[in-house]
Amino acid sequence: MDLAQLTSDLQALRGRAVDAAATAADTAALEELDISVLGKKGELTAVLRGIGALPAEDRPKVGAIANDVRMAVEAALAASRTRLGGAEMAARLAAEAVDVTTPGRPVRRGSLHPIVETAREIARVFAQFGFQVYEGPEIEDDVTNFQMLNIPPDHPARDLWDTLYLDLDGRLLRTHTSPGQIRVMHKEQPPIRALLPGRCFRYEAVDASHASEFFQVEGLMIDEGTSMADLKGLLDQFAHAMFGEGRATRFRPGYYPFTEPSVAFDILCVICNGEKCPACSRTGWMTILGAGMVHPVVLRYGGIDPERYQGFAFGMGVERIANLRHHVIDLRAYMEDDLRFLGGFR
Ligand code: 2NM
Repeated sequence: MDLAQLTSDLQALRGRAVDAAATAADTAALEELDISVLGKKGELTAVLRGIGALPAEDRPKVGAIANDVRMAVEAALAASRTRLGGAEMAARLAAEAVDVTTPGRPVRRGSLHPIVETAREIARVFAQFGFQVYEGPEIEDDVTNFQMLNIPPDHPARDLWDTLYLDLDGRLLRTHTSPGQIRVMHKEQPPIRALLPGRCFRYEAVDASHASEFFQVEGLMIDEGTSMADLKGLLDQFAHAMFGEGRATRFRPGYYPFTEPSVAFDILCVICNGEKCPACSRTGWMTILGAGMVHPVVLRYGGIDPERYQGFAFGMGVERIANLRHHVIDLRAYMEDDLRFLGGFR
C-alpha cells in the first residue's frame, strides 16, 4: 500500500459517503451510514489501518487527508440530518394532528326527578311567606297517624284495605304527612308556619291515577286570629306562583276529619281555561289541594290551646301538581326510571 493508493482510496470513500448522505431515504439510514463509515469498525478506520505500512514522512499527509474526509462526511451527514429530520417531524406532526375545532361529544347531564323538582318549587314559594320545612318519620304509630288527627277507629281510611300496617302494635306506613304536623305542634310554640314534604303510602290497586307510594306536601299555620281569609290569600299567591299570575281560583266545601270547615281549592282548568274539557271532567275547574281550619280537637291533641290560637292546614299531592305543570297524564311514569321521560323536563 503506497501513498497514492491510500489517498485515492480515501477520496473514493469520501465521494461514496457524501453521495450516500445526500441520497439517504431517512434519518435511520443516516445513522447506519455514520456507523459504517466513521464508526470504530467503519471503513475510514479500515483504510487508515494501512497507514502503518507507509514511510514515516508520508503518515502526516495521510492523516490530514483522513481528517478532511471525516469532516466532509460529518458535514454531509449533518446537512442531511437537518433536512430529513425536519421532513420526518413535519410528517409526524401531520399524522398526529388534533383538530381542536371538532365539536366535543355531548355529555348527558343528570337532573332532578320531576317530583323532587316540584316539591322544591312548592317549598320555595311557601318559604317566601315564612314557612319552614320539617320532616316526619315514614313509619308512624296509629295514635299520631289517626287518633290525634280526629280520625275515628271506624273511619274507612283505617281499613286494612287502605293502610299498610307493619305489625299488630299499630305501627304503619304513614298515609299522609299530617302526623308530622302533630309532631311539629308538640315541638314548637305558635306562631307556627310549617311545611312538610314527604313520601306517603297507601294500599292501592295501581293505575294511571293511583300509586301505593306518592309524595305529599302539607302546610300548617297557627297563630292568634288566623282565619279562612288568610288561608285563601296564601293559596291564591301559591296558585299564581305555580300556574301563572292570572289563574282564577275558587274554594269549594269539602270534608276532612282534621279540619272544620274543610275546603277543596280549585284553579281554572290549565288545559281549557274553563271551557269544560275531558281533563277537568267538563267542569272547567281542577282541584289542586285540600285545606281547612285545624279542628280544635286536633289543636288540643297537639298541645295548643284552641281558645287562644287558630290555625289552618292544607295538603297536596306533588304528582298531581307536577302533572298539571308538565301536562303528564299517567302517574306511573314517575316510578319507571325511563330517562326518555325523566330527561324531558329541562
Ligand atoms: C289536607 C287537607 C286538609 C292537614 C291537617 C293537618 C293538621 F295536622 F294540622 F291537622 N295537617 N294537614 C290537612 C288539612 C291536610 O290534605 C289534603
